[in-house]
Amino acid sequence: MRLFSYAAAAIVTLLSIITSPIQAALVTADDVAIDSGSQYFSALNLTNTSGLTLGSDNTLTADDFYTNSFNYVDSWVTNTVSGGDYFNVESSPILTFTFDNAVDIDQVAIWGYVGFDDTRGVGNSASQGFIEFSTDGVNFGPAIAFSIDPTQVGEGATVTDFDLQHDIVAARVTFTDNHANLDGGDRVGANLVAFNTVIVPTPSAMWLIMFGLAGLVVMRNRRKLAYARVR
Ligand SMILES: [Ca+2]
Ligand SMILES: [Ca+2]
Repeated sequence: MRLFSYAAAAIVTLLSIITSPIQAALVTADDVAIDSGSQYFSALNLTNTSGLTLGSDNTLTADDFYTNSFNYVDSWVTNTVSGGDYFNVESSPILTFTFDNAVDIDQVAIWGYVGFDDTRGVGNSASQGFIEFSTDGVNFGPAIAFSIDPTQVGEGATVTDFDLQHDIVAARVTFTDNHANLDGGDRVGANLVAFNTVIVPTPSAMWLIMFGLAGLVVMRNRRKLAYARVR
């Protein structure tokens, strides 16, 4: 009866490991470089959660909203162009985000650029773009398009899903449009770019756990047998 319960516990544990949801978390890059464009407000603000309200979990999630993204500590924004739409004058801003340790990514979450209690600048918020991933920091994979919406005050991130990208050390983001049809539009900006990293348990790790549990069951059973013989 005891052996059965140990075996059952081991099987339940193993099943819970196999069926447990993959671990995922929204993270920001460790650094960012400007390949094309400018920074009136620093591009590094795209890698901090400054300007966002993280909610009761106090953890970065896609539904966290920005309380203030219209200033130099919370957001990135380019220099202005004289009159009209930034994209009529300048080429698309390109930013490369880098990770100190390679990550597996299946989602990008981007918060726009607009002031709280102040819709000025909504036209300056980036609205369209694409992202490319690299495993060596030199060669990049195919472009994955995204759009940044809604543009209104106090909203969460726009999330774009894609096939899991393995061993990523760099993500290159090209912004191809802003909301210039709304007020403003002579700059391009955003508050935060975050990436959903995924950790999938490897089969080898699961085999190790399974053998370990099986060994534990055998040892417990032998001890019980030895104890029974002594008596
Ligand atoms: Ca949160
Ligand atoms: Ca920020």
